[in-house]
Amino acid sequence: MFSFFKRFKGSKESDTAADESLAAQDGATPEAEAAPVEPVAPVQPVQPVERGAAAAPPVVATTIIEPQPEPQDAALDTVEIVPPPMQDAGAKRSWLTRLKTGLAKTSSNLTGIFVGAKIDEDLYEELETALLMSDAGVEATEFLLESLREKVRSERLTDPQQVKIALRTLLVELLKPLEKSLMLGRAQPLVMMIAGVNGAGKTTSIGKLAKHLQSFDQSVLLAAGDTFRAAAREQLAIWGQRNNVTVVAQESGDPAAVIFDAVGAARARKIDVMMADTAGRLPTQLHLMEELRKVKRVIGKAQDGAPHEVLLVIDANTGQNALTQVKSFDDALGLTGLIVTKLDGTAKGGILAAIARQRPIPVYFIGVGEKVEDLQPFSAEEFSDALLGG
Ligand SMILES: Nc1nc2c(ncn2[C@@H]2O[C@H](COP(=O)(O)OP(=O)(O)OP(=O)(O)O)[C@@H](O)[C@H]2O)c(=O)[nH]1
Ligand SMILES: [Mg+2]
Repeated sequence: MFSFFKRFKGSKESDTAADESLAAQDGATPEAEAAPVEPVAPVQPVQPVERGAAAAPPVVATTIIEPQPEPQDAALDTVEIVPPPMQDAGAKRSWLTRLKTGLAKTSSNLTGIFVGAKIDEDLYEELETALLMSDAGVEATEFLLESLREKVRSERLTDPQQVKIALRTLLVELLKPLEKSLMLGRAQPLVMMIAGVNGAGKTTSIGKLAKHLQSFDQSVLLAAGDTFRAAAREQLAIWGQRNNVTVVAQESGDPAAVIFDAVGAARARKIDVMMADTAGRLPTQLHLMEELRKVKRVIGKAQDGAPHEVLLVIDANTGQNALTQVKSFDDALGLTGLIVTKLDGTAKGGILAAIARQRPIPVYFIGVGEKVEDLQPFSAEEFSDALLGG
């Protein structure tokens, strides 16, 4: 099996402070107590320190805790989340069906154009309208149409069904760069920060991901960085309880401080993946965006090289606005990946083409519902088939 099961040896004296920090929050997160914790090695023997000749007994004892060397990341093996965590073929079929159902409107608009059609200007015009209506945006639409005209010419296509297949090929080529697997085991803990506008699906996606990661034998710790709403903490705590995962939370206060403590706790417990939830915010709320930047900086102070992933969760139903969100959050934070949710609703799907053309940030996962198995890795082929009725 995967060699990333390997645990670091070496003593953990420097970890006790982080564990104490976690213990101080236990009132807020009783489930943290219940979570399995690796036994912490005893601290080094107490060394009595003489307090000068004048000092009378009793001698005050001080515990000297030497900082331990950092674990060597190079010793870890990496592993990709491929093939998709879905093992059961039936469940996979049902997931694809949900994706197709979600994108049915766009798919019927696009595929309807090719039925009994002639390859002429009308066809291209209808395609242009359907692509624009699918949220693909002007740039991606023009790019696809120009490439299609070129392909029809160079390959001398005469059958509208061949043109449809050519469009599928172009769409797959456009979306392919967005396909990327989440690499695990690059660091311990691998720290992921999750951001997005209100209600995009951040907390739900974290809960689902926690479950998937566990199926890859990854230990997980969650940080409730949304310190503004009690309900937000509770929502994350419920996911934690359901998956037997520790949640680090505070009743109020600075999100950066909670997440800093959580990184410490994750290091102390030799957790594989730590995910930090954050409160929803609009990119136009400048002070809240600054707060996110601070969270990212502070994570870097808690662990060199962290956060390893900065993910933006976007609701596919927000149309072209989702592209604006991607650009703004990327400018502010430097995104490493996206999670696109709610493709089961009234989403039109073309937004991924717009992202691919204008801000190609990898789409790690797409969501087609509220259940754990509804979040799956993004595949350009599957998505193009769903859009073009393949
Ligand atoms: N249909 C559907 N619903 C989803 C999906 N992902 C999330 N949801 C729902 O969207 C709603 C909002 O999800 P949350 O996870 O609370 O969103 P959030 O981004 O954490 O929200 P805030 O913390 O308020 O900013 C919940 O009712 C979820 O169940 C999805 O892929 N499909
Ligand atoms: Mg939330």
